[in-house]
Amino acid sequence: MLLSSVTREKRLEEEKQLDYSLKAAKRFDVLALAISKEKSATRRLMERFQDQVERKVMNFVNKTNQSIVGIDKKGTEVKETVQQYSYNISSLEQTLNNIQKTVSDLYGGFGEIKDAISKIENELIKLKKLMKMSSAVLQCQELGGELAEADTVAEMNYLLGFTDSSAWIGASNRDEEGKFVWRSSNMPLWYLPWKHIQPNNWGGNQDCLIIWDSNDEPCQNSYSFICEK
Ligand SMILES: [Ca+2]
Ligand SMILES: [Ca+2]
Repeated sequence: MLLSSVTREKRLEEEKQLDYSLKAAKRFDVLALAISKEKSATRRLMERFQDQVERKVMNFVNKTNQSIVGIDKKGTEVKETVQQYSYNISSLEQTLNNIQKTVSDLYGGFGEIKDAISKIENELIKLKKLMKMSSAVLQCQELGGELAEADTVAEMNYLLGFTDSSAWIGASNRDEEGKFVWRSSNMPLWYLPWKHIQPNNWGGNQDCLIIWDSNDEPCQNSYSFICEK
C-alpha cells in the first residue's frame, strides 16, 4: 500500500512534470509564433522604411537634378546675356571708332580748307578799278602777283565768296573755245558753279572769265579784278 502510494505519488509527480513541460512547450510555441510575427512585422516596417528612404533619396536626387538643370539654364542665359553685352560693347566700340575716324577726317578736311582759305585770304587783293582783262593782268603783275586762280574747290568757293560784284580772275578759253584754262598753269578749270545758261560765248566773242555771276565775257569789257600775291 505504501509502495503503491509512493508509486502513484511519483506518477502523479511525473504527470505533473509532463503537464508542466507540455504547457511550457505550448508557451514556447506561442512565444515562437509571436516572435515570428514580430519578425514579419519588423521586416515589413523595415521594407516600408527602406521604401520611404529610397523615395526621399529619389525625390532629393530629382530635385537636385532639376536644380542643376535650372542652374545650367540660368548659366546659359547669363552666358548669352554676357555675349550679347560683349557684342553690343564691340558694336559700340566700332561705332565710336567710326565716329572718331569721321571726326578725325572732318578735322583733316577742315584743316585743308582752313589752310587753303588762309593761303587765299593772305594773298588776295580785290581791285575795284574797272579794267579790261589784259590791263588787269598787268596791274596784278605790277603789284607782284597775278590774276587770282583757284587750284582747289575750296579755293574756288573762297574766291566766289570773296567778291560782291563781278570781277576778272585768271582763266580764259582764248586758245580753245569751250575749254577754260588757268593762265599760269594752263590747267583746265574743272569746277565752277556757272550762272544759268553760261558759259555761252555770246556773239562768238566771250573768252574771259568773271566770277560772282560766273559768266564768260568779252575780254575787252571792263570789270574789277582779283589779284593773288
Ligand atoms: Ca569763248
Ligand atoms: Ca557769257
